[in-house]
Amino acid sequence: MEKTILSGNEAIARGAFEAGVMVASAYPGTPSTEILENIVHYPSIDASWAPNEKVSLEVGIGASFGGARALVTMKHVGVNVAADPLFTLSYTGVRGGLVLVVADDPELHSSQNEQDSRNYARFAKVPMLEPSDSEEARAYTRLGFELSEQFDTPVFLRSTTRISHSKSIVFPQEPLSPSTETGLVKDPAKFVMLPGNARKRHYDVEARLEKMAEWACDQPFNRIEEGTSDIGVITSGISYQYAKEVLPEAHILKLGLVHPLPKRLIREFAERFEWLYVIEELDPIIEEQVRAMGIAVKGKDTFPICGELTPGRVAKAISGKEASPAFSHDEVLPNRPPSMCPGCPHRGVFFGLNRLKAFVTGDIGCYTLGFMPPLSAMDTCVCMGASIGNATGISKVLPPEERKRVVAVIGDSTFLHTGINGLMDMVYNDSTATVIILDNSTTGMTGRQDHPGTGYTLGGEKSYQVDLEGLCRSVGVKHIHTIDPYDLDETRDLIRREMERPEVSVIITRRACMLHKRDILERKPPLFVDPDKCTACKACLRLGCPAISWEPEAGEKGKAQVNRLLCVGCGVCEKVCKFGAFGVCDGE
Ligand SMILES: Cc1ncc(C[n+]2csc(CCOP(=O)(O)OP(=O)(O)O)c2C)c(N)n1
Repeated sequence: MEKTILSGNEAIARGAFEAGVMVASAYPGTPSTEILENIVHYPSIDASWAPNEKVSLEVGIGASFGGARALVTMKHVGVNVAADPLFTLSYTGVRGGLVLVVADDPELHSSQNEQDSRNYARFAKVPMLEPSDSEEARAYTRLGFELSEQFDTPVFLRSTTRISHSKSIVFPQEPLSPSTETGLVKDPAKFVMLPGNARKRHYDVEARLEKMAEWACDQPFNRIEEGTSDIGVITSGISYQYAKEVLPEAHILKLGLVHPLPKRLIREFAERFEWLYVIEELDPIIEEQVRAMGIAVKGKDTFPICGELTPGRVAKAISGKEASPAFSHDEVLPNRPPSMCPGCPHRGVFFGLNRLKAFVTGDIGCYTLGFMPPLSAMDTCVCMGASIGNATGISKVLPPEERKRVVAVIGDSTFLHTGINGLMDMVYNDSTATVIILDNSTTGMTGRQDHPGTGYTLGGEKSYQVDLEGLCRSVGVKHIHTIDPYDLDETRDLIRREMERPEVSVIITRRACMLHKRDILERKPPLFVDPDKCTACKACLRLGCPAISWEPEAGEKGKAQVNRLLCVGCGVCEKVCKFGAFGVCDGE
């Protein structure tokens, strides 16, 4: 077949298709999201968004137990959510092959922490493949299904942002046909993990890893690339590319399987060198295991443990000197902090929360930007779904007057991911905090994916739409209000009233994301500022809208200005201006 250029994520989707995968399930999360968005183009695969990563893994497990090959994908923190089924799946093993793709995010390009998923491979005793480019992403995904069935285990495929989002050459292969042997099989000793069965399976898990570690010493994915210097390097993943670039003469042991490690191969390789580096991003996973074998290496004493490696960082760590950049430029680039889009329906809510001096327990989504000045209206942000539990907890330790200030904010996708449990707890245990569900009808932050609250599937088909009001009512919330967040005054008044209420109440602010992919928006002409009416009070600037800027040279004290190309006509600024300085452009 023709070679092609694919991103790592596109290549993983291709590899899954080639492996005859029948079921793919995921919850979006950068940098893993595009895998499922690409898989949907292979009609032989039943691909779907799950409401969270635990459910997506459980769907994959079910498909595997039914005899099909299944792919499950998530970002690194998703594994925390899916960890419960994962650890027991390690014991049951599989029927159809199961590959769990986990995409790590060194440097936190779009994440709340930098955890290294290789720890999960060791912790859950699940083998892990780690590709170094798109072709390996394709080939290792395919291989992962073979290993999964050969060793009766789920298999991790670890990617990182650089692998997932960089493009390189891929050599697609003919796809296999999906299994024809799906169906129900009763095998409680394998699939029912009660103590009596699980105790025995634990022995199988340990034996499987030992067998794999020895077998992996002779496999082509763990290979030695001979060099000419007296330096040896053990590496894997994207770090392999940096090692090749910075130390082109070194001998390299490239590991494609990063758990379990091929100890015999490592020992044979290490014996040949006085000077041995382990170059790996984030945690010293390989390094510590190699040291435990009694082999001296240079690892995290030389290379940084935090952040991404780059060729420059690797070179500097080795030589102590700053490497010359691949390209340079003289211009000073303007600082562009992230901000909510013009017309974002979340803006007015945070404007109101700021004015009301609420203490806001936050969550993860576009709305996390509510913590940024000038809105400055978010005080905590821990993980998806945490806002509601955090509000309950903090309320418990506050005097009644202070308690009123506590408001939890959470997006619609995040509420259905893991927020609903917190709300259940809130009602059950008599909390008093106010919860705002910011319903923009999409999973905005990761690129506008559908979820059960949008009523559309991954494939774009209409489906059942969860009724958020009904859901809140069903867990016992008595006070539920729905409001349009563009209505600034009403939104603020409603929040103020509900904050006073000594009972749980939920406010659903409902308006579609400005970038919504289905055209459900009322787009309006842009606004302008009438310089004769602008008093330079700067109230509009407190909205933090990227379409509004300050023109210091205009008038005596300066004037506000609207960028017509950015403005989407939401009109929120018009409502903030007490002097009627904002008007709608004619003839648009
Ligand atoms: C466990 C976990 N899974 C996935 C993500 C990636 N992620 C961050 S926020 C978010 C959802 C955002 O959607 P929503 O709550 O509707 O808010 P919006 O961005 O639309 O305002 C996702 C999927 C994550 N941070 N953690």
